[in-house]
Amino acid sequence: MRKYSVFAIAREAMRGHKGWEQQWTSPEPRKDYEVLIIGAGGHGLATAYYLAKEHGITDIAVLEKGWLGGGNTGRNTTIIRSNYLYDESAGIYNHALNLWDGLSQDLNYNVMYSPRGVMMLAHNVHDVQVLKRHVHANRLNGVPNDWLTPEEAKEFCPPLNISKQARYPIVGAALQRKGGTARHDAVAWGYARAASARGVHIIQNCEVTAIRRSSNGHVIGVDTNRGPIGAKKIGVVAAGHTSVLMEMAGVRMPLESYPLQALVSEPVKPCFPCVVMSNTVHAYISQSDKGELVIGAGTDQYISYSQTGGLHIINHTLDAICEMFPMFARMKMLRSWGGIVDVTPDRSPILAKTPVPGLYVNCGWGTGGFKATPGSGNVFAHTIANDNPHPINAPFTLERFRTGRLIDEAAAAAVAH
Ligand code: FAD
Ligand code: PYC
Repeated sequence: MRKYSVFAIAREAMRGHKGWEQQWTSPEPRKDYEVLIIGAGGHGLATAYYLAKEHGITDIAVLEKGWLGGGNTGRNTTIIRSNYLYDESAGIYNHALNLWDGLSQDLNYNVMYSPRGVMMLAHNVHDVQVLKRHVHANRLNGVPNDWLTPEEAKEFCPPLNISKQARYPIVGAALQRKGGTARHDAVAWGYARAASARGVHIIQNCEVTAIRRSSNGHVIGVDTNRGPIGAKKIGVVAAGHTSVLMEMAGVRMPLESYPLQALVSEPVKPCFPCVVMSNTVHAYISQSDKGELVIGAGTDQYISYSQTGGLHIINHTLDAICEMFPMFARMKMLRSWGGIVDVTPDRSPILAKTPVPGLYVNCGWGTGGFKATPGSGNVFAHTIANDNPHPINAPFTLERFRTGRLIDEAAAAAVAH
C-alpha cells in the first residue's frame, strides 16, 4: 500500500491525481478463513486491523451486509469522552482515548481527532450531584474532569444562554478537556484501508443469514447471501442487529434495540468551539469542520429495527437547543437520520467469549460506542486471538447479567437512560 504523505499529494497533483490506488480491495469471498468478523462498522474493522497488526492473524474476512461504515459508525454524532463512573469503564474508555491520540499516525489516515473539550450541563440540584460524583470518580481514576460555574461554562462556550430566566437554567457544568470529536467515516475508512493492506478481506453486500455449528457445538462457519463461508472463530460485531445474529447461534442476548436520531444544520462559519451535552433535556451539539451544527437526540421510547425515529423526539431536542443557544433559533436543518442502537440493562458493553465455543461478541455500546472504537477493537482482537479476554475487557462479560456484577453507567451513558 502506498503511504499517504505530503510528497505523495504533491506527486499526484503533478499528474492529475491518476495514480491513487483503491483504498481497500474487494475480493471474492474464499471458502474458509481462520476468523470471520460479522459487521464492518468501526468496531469490526478495528478488530480485524488489530488481529492482523498485533496478533499476526491475517486470514480474516469482515462480512458486511450493506456498505462499510453504513451502520451506526456512519450515523453517529462523533462525540469522544471517557468521563464514565466506574473503574472498569475508566479502563476501557481511557484505553480508547489513548489510542485516539496517535490513531491518524498509526493508520496513516487522518481521522480528524479533535480534542476540543466536552462539556456536560447541569440544570438542577440532582444534575449537580450526579455530575460532581462523576468529576470526583474520574479524578480518582486519573481522568481529568473540571467542575465549572455557569459563568466559566459560558466563557468556554460563548453561545450558551446562562440567563436565570431560561427554561433550562444552567447551574454548573463538568468539562473533560481531552474529550472531543473525530470524523466517523474516516475512522471506518482508515481501519479498512490499514486492515486490507495487511491482507484482511473486506466483503461488502454480504449478509450473514445463519451461523453454522458442528455436532460438538463449535462454530464452523456462516451462511450468507453469497454462499457458505467456513471459519474456526467468529466475532459478532453487529451493534443494533446483534440479537438477531446471536439468535442464529442459539444465544439469547440481554439487549434491546432502539432508534437514535441525529440531524445537521446548514453550514455556517466557525461559531461553536466545543461539544456540549445536556443529558437532562436529551440534546448534544458540536460544529463539524464543514460548518454544520451536528445535533443529536435521545432514544425513541419503543424498540424497533427501523432506522428512523419519531419526529416529536427531534422536535423536543431542537426546542432544547434553541433554549440553550438562542442564536441558533433561525438556523435551517438540512438532514436527519436514525441508527439502531443496542442497549444493555446496565448501559455498559459486552466484549466477551460466549457459551458457544469459537463465538465471540462485541456489542451493547448502545448510544455511546463511537468513542470506544479503537480500544474496543484492540481488546476484542486480544480476546479472539487468545480465546481469553484482555484484563481491560474481562469485566464486560455476558455472565454479569446472571451473577448481578453489573457496571451501571446509566447516568454516564448520557442519552441511553
Ligand atoms: P455499526 O457501525 O452499526 O456496525 C455494525 C455493522 O454490522 C453494520 O454495518 C451492519 O450493516 C452490519 N450487520 C448487521 N447485521 C449483519 C448481518 N446479518 N450480516 C452482515 N453484516 C451485518 N457514540 C459515541 O461514542 N458518541 C456519539 O456522539 C454517538 N452518537 C450517536 C448518534 C446516533 C444517532 C447513533 C445512532 C449512535 C451514536 N453513537 C455515539 C453510538 C455509536 O454510533 C455506536 O455505538 C458505534 O458506532 C457502534 O459501532 P459498531 O462498529 O459496533 O456498529
Ligand atoms: O456517548 O457521548 C456519548 C454520546 C453523545 C451522543 C450520543 N452518545
